[in-house]
Amino acid sequence: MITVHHLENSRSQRVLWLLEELGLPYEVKRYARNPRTMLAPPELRAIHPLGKSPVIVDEDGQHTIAETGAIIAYLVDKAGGGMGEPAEEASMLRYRFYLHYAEGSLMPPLLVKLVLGRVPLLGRIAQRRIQPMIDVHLDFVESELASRPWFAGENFTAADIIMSFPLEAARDRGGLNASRPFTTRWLETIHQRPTYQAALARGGPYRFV
Ligand SMILES: N[C@@H](CCC(=O)N[C@@H](CS)C(=O)NCC(=O)O)C(=O)O
Repeated sequence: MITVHHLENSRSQRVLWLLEELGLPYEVKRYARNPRTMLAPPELRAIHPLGKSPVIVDEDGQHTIAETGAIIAYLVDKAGGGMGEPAEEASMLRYRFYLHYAEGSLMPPLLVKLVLGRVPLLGRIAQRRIQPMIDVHLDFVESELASRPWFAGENFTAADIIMSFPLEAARDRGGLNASRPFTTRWLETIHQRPTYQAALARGGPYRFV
């Protein structure tokens, strides 16, 4: 049985959603954030030295896997490739791109903006320097979703799942709003999927919907 070590209100929500999409059985161990620092509790360090979420444990403890992209690759393989790389080459290349882009390029400026927002006085001013960097990404994403229904191409894949959290976070604090209609509609569409809703029920608090 797969165990997901799931931090409330976090990126980890995507792993639950993918598991629902793949129909793989799993159990969830929930962790609450420290209400003052918003950090994960120390218990997560006992699961993986980085102490972050998501982390999954599978095959009776043989595999402990951290990092969303690596977890997605593992689960897609385990499910026989469903939701994974499309056969058509251009879609396959886009799929791989988004699997890296979501955490490697899109999340960092959003995280910087969040952290600066907690720095008194100068933090707010510095935040304004970050917004144009975020806007470059949001314009790119909008143009991509204006060209095709899903991130990889014509079909919904795990590329859409990994892109969900940065775009939900962008709507929360990165200036994403109805002025980017294709991205907004994509968010509305994914939130209506029954598997997305089922994952919310399993994961508990998630303030980004
Ligand atoms: N790139 C990593 C990021 C992991 C990460 O930073 N997770 C956050 C959840 S949003 C976390 O555990 N934060 C709590 C902490 O840093 O203590 C991934 O996608 O798995």
